[in-house]
Amino acid sequence: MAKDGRITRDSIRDPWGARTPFAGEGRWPVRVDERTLDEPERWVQSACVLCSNGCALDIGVKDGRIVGVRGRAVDRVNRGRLGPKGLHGWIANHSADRLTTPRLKKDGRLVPVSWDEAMDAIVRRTRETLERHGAGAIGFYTTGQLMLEEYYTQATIARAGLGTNHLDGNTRLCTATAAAALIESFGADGDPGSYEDYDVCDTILLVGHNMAETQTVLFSRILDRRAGTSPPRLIVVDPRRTPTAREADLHLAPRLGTNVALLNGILHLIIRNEHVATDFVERHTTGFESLRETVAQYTPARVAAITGVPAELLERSAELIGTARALVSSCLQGVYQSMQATAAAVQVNNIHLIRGMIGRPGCTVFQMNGQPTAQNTRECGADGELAAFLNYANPQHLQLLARHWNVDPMKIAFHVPPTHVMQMMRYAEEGSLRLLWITATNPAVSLPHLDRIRKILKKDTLFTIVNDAFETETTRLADVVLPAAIWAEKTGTFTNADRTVHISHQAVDPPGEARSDFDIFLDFARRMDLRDRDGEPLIKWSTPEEAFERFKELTRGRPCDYTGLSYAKLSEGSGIQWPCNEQHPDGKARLYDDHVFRTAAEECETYGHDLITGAPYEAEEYKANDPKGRAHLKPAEYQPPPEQPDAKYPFFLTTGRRMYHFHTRTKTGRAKELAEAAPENYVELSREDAAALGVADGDVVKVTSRRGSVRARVRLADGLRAHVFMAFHYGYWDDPGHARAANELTIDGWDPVSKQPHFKYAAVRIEKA
Ligand SMILES: Nc1nc2c(c(=O)[nH]1)N[C@H]1C(S)=C(S)[C@@H](COP(=O)(O)OP(=O)(O)OC[C@H]3O[C@@H](n4cnc5c(=O)[nH]c(N)nc54)[C@H](O)[C@@H]3O)O[C@H]1N2
Ligand SMILES: Nc1nc2c(c(=O)[nH]1)N[C@H]1C(S)=C(S)[C@@H](COP(=O)(O)OP(=O)(O)OC[C@H]3O[C@@H](n4cnc5c(=O)[nH]c(N)nc54)[C@H](O)[C@@H]3O)O[C@H]1N2
Ligand code: SF4
Ligand SMILES: [Mo]
Repeated sequence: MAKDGRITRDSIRDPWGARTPFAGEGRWPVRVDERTLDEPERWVQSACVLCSNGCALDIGVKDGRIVGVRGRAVDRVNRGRLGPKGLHGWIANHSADRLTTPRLKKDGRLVPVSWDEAMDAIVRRTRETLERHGAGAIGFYTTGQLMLEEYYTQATIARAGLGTNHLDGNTRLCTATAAAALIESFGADGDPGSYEDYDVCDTILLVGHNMAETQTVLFSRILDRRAGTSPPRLIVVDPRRTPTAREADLHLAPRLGTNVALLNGILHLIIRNEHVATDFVERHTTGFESLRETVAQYTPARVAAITGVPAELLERSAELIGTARALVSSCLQGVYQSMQATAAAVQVNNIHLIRGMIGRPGCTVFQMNGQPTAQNTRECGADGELAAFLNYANPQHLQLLARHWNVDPMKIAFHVPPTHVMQMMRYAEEGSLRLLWITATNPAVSLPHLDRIRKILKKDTLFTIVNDAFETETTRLADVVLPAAIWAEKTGTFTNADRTVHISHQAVDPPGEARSDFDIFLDFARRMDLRDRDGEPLIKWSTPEEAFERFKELTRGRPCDYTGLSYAKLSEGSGIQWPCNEQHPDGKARLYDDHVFRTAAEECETYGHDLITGAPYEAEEYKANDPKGRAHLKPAEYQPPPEQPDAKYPFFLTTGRRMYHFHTRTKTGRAKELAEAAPENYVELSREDAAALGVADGDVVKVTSRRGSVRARVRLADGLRAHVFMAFHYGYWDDPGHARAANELTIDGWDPVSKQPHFKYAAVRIEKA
């Protein structure tokens, strides 16, 4: 470290930092975490992009390079704190192996070419594909890691420019269920609560959410509350004994894939114990009777038989939840990527609704986000949703969107939801999808059943374009690779899980010829000569700020109302929550504080789905029983996971994250401190199972499913018998030839409503290698 660098704490050894005990809304004390390698010449305002928490930070710059980061004390999200990834991940920006020139496949090899040559090749191929096969042969697979302005531009090009419905994000793997569950219950996407709800609640319920490792700074907030004068009680539902579970007062460890049974059991007990807010239920919800009937069958004994959670533990949890004065719950991937994802997430909404715990301080459910900008993918309509949370099945909404873009409504009317990524893969497999543009995601590691995905991406009939900052497992399979400028090298905005919008200013120049995705899309639109219905250029903006202004107009009066925000306002202060408009010039902390939900037929984002089959309800059906602002209580019967351990594959594998790495490690694997903290993958195995297999901690085992096999070292854990865990972070870019990615093993299935893949359970066999 240069002599003028500063590091305020060792976040590798102590990820959450020293306790700053507190209680009370907005009273979380400031603690500024900083790590610099040298004294910066200037600080540039930004926020962290290594998870959805959205911690505000300033980027320290010297001689045109990033020299460090410092948390922003003024920001309500983190009050100066940063976690291990936030403090160390930025170093990857200056990694010597950044992509710096476009590459084009010639004679089977990717070779460096000029931007003109690469873009010409893309435009030529796009035109040919349009002429021969139509817009339905073109797909875009984007991410939850670009900026709002980039998604909005991308969605405009794909939908209004080319006229394809095949536009999805890796948000499908991440928060599609968060969106779906919010829409099913409350009528529209957008988390109702605010992080300040953690400051005043008295009970916290985390379902399938390992917050201690995946949102370390938010977990510090909970730890600080628990160290203060009125500590909230903590209930954690996770099959594994995670660091989060170890902190809990009650840890419920259900078998994989049984969330709905467990949650129905809790709902059953809340009703049986007469802890229902009957007045709230009568005035602000619909569907209570059918919920009551459904959950009546989920007695503690039956739930124990299905989930393995002792009846007594379920009863104690239901008692805590039923007597809570102020409850904050969250769901994350242990719900969204597991069996009956949307159905389970909706049952957590139901807990809040029947207890009347929403829309007031300390009372909310977080259908949590994962990626830093997933909320924007959704708001901008770059995944399964339409921009500004408009309803694809509502002709008036389509009119509004068509007017906004000044295109023929027929161009954007598909009468079916936007194509989800696993369906796009299917189309590519069958040969009807012929051009796929992948931005800021690494599907050759992150999609399920990798052997199949690789075969699809390699197909001769599929032309793939990949924008990335590094060579990845996916760029290696591409026809064109475009070098992308990343965070800190471009300006834009993004929104975290509690609707806080941050601006991130460009701090340094991108390396070599790398360009922002924003500039790449603009260039593509210009070269394609995309026009609106009056023959004017479709894309009427040339800077991120202009794109932001344009998007803002579309959000007027919508749930995600950005009209009161501007680059100037975001730069003068710090993060601001949407909706932000004339009525709420400083943003609005809590949605639904009037208990009027976005469910009215003319307003809602979809007409809802059958939670079991995923069949969408028709407009006419919905209008006939217009809930007019009441929240929906939707029950669901438990269904067992379709793949379960058996004699041949006797173990149940789940996959997920570890503290020090982000996804496929393209950034964190290049940050020395993080890479050294977690250099390799392991399989977490219970002591009893390890003993039965005759393997010890550190032994290498082969893990095999019906779809593939990998090798990894054993790590002993206090988990459930016959349950094993692997992180999905470890692909092959830094370790070619070694079969190790967890997704070699995972299944192809997805949730019928949200279409989110089931990464969280697969039957496997384990042998000593
Ligand atoms: N360190 C780190 N932090 C991250 C990320 C990262 O890559 N690394 N990524 C970010 C992103 S994009 C996301 S989406 C979030 C994800 O954040 P989390 O959802 O917290 O992380 P996961 O490890 O995927 O899954 C959470 C837990 O689900 C449990 N689980 C598995 N199956 C079931 C089940 O059937 N029921 C229940 N109740 N639980 C189950 C697992 O044991 C696991 O501990 O993290 C964000 N933060
Ligand atoms: N088995 C299993 N699989 C999973 C999960 C799981 O829990 N288990 N979780 C799923 C979830 S929740 C998620 S979010 C996904 C994540 O999966 P991916 O999206 O595939 O993971 P990342 O490594 O974040 O990939 C992002 C890529 O974008 C690049 N990049 C970063 N910034 C920019 C930019 O500004 N522009 C461009 N063009 N490129 C950029 C990075 O270098 C990186 O290669 O994985 C999913 N897959
Ligand atoms: S909690 Fe998330 S947003 Fe905050 S510093 Fe850590 S990785 Fe970044
Ligand atoms: Mo995610």
